[in-house]
Amino acid sequence: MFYNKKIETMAREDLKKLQAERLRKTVERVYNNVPLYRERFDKYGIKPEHIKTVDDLKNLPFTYKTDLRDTYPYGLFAAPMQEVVRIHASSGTTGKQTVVGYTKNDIDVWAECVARAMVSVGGSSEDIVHISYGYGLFTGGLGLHDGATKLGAAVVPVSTGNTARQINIFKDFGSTILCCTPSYAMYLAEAVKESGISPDELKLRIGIFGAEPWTEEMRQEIEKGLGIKAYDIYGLSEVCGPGVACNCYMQNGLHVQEDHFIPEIIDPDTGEVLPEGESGELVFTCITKEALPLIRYRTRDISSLIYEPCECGRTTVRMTKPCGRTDDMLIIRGVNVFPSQVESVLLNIEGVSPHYHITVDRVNNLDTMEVQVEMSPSLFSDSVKVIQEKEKTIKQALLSTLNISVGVKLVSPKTISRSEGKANRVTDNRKDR
Ligand code: DLL
Repeated sequence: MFYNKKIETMAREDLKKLQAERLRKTVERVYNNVPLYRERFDKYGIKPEHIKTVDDLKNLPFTYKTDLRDTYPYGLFAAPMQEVVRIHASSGTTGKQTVVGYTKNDIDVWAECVARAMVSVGGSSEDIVHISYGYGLFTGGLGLHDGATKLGAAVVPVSTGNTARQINIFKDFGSTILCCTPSYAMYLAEAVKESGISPDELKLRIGIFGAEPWTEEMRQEIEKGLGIKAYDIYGLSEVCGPGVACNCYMQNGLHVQEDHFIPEIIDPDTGEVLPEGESGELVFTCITKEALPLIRYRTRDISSLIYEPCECGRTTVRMTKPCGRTDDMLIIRGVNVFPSQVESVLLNIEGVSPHYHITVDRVNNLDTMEVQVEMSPSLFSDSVKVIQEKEKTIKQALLSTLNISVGVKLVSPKTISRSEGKANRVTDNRKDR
C-alpha cells in the first residue's frame, strides 16, 4: 500500500528530473533570500544558474549546525515571518538551541512524509495512533500527530510520561500503533509485563520508533515485549523532523522521501562524496522547503545508501539504520567505539537486560570504559560465581567486537534509569576536564 503511489514508485530518471527542477528553485530561493547563502555562494563563485542537475549538487558548499547557531534564531529563514506558521527547536546539550521554522506548505509536506511512512509500515485510517513522543518544541510529538491526522487515523496525543497511564490508555482506547523513542518502547514493554498484562490482551500491532540510534537486537526485544512489529523512522529538526525516511514493512533500510530531500554520503573528514554503498556521514539538501531550505546539511549521522529496488515496490533510495553520530563516537585509547556496537553485543548475551550505561573516564592519562548492564531477574538470583562468569563472558565478547578491553559490571535489575525520550547511554567524564 502507498500513500502517494505516483511519487513513491516513480521511475528513477523521472525522479531525478523532478529533483533537479526543485533543486534549481531552492538554490535560487536561498541565494535571493538568505544573506549567508548568497555570501557563501559568491565566495565559491557559484550562481544559481550553474546548478542544472542533481550531479551539480556536489559543487555547492555544506551547511553546518554552527551556521544555524551563528544566525540564531531566524537568520537562515528563506521566507518572511508572516508566512511562517510554526517554530520548533532542538534543545542541544551545549550552546544555543537550534531554531527551525515552517510555512503552511512546509507543514503539509512534512505531514505527507509522515503519512507515507505510516502507510509504508501497514498503517491506515482505521488505526488508533498512540503518540508518546514529547509534544512541544521537539518535533517528535507534533510531527507524528500531523502525519497521522493527514492519514485520517484516530490520534491519541498522550505525549511522554506517566507510564501507568499510558498502559491504561493502550487497554481502554485500543491503541493499535505506538509512536515513541525505542528506549521508551523498551520501558513500556517492561511496564506492561510488570502490570501482569500479556501483549495479546492489547490491540497494539505496529511501533514507529526513532529519534535515537537503536540496533536490530533492540528491535527484536521490543517486538517480543510488546507483541508488535517495530519500524524505524528517521529525521532531524533541521531537515523537517520525523519522516525524512522510514522503514517499509520489509524492515530493510529506510526509504528516503527523495522528492523532498536529496541524500548524499560523504567522507566526514574530506567532504568527498563516497561511492554508492559506502558508509559515511549523511548529508541532506531540502528541495521543497520554503522557510528553512538547508543546502547540503551535515547531519553527523552515519549511514549508507541502498539504491537496489526494494521488494515493497518503492523506487526511493533506502538509507541503512543510522548506527550513531560522528560526534557520539567514543575514542577509547585510540580505538573508535559506537555505543550501538556495545548494545549489539549485550543483547546477544543471555541473562542480561537491554538496559545499560557506558561510563568513560581518564585515569593516569589512560582512557577507561566501563559498561554497566542490568541482569535479568533469573541471573540475579544465581550464585556470585555464575554472575562473575557472565561478566567474563561479556567482557570477552566486547573485546572481540571492539578490539579493546573494557570493564563490565552486572548490576541488579531496575538500577539503570529508564528514559521517556531520547536515552542518555553514555557519561564521558573526560569532557569535564
Ligand atoms: O529526533 C526527529 C525525530 C522525532 C525523528 C521522532 C524520529 C522520530 P532532533 O531532535 O533534531 O529530531 O534529532 C535528530 O536524532 O540527527 C539523529 O542523530 C537522531 N535520530 C533521529 N532518528 C533516528 C533514527 C528528531 N531512526 C537526530 N535512528 C538525528 C538513529 C536517529 N538516530
